[in-house]
Amino acid sequence: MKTKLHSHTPLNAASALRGASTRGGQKKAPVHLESPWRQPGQALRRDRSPVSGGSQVHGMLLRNAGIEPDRTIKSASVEAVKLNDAARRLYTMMLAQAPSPYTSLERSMAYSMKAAAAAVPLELIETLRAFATDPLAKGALLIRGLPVDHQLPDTPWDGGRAVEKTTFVSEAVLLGLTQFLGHPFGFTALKGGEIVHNICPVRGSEGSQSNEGSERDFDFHIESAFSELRADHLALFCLRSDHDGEAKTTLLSAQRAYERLAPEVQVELRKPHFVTVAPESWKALHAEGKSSAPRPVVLGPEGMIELCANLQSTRGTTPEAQAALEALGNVLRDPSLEEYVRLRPGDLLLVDNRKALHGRSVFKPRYDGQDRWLQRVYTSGDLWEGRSETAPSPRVRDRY
Ligand SMILES: O=C(O)CCC(=O)C(=O)O
Ligand SMILES: [Fe+2]
Repeated sequence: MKTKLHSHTPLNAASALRGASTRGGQKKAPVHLESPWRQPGQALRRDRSPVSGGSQVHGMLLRNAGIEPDRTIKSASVEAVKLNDAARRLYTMMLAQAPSPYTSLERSMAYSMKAAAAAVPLELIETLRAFATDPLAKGALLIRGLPVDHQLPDTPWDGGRAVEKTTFVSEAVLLGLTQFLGHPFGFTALKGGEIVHNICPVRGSEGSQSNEGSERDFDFHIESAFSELRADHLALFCLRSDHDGEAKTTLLSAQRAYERLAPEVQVELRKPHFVTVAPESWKALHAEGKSSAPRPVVLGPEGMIELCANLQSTRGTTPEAQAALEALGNVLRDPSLEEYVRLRPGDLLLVDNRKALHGRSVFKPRYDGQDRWLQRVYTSGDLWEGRSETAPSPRVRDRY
């Protein structure tokens, strides 16, 4: 079916920005074109950032330009920025008429990308690009203060699509900003092949080690660790928090965890002695016990470590491998290393699925339609590897 674009939607960046910059008689922010943290030939330095690094003057430029660091997040694995009110208003205006991704995904993706490119501050785009491309950028990027739909229907009770949702602001934020990281995609065997997943507590699944659970900590994992076709990045966008503001999305960078392991454990985790089975959220594949080939948990050069594990579904194939995995679990669950974000509406958490593991704490759902509601998108740098003649679309993988 074809989607009609509303002709009055302000997708002309220049005119929309002119409108915004003259509001309230404010002076136009100076345009900042040089990368603020990288000098030609400069050696790689850990955790460079166009936002948290740099001078005070540069910080002022960023505030004028629409984003600033969020210093309330005390996590070494997460870079946090927030949009200021003017930037949020502009982006909100751009997305008011966003078309449905459920009617035409490609039209919605094109619209969302164009709206994001036109509306969000230049420095946010720079921050997103650095996050996507710089091996030393942090493992997660939190962007706060993004637009959410003015009116939301009830939180889906089954983790499926909210059919009563008639505006598509949250989907447009997700699909627009994730396209600065890669190509959004899904899997036929996960959430019915949807590209935008709804993450909500599901009655009867309270104890599940999956995104449907609530009464047990959802243990540290990378997304789809069993699959060679897993996402490079995942994006979690908060539409509603839990009632008590209790739920924590936990995070730890692979590099930080690795540095705390004994050298012999590091060596053991690099051996191809680990298998991972499909976790609970992949219902049919989990039931049939689909599993990865034996492979290492730790990959990559020293200083740029990648981890591939799910503490609930990865097993060592030798006693030494199993002991090393348990040592890794002890580091990840060490309370002194705990890092987390309590997601609020308008928060977009982007996680590099190679550089950071994540999980979730317990919380109490009420099943009253107002429960915690996140939407999630996976991205891949390249859709080619997932190609298949039988897949329903190039964005939906039917191989794992
Ligand atoms: O609910 C959360 O905060 C995280 C859930 C999760 O791990 C996921 O959706 O991949
Ligand atoms: Fe997850």
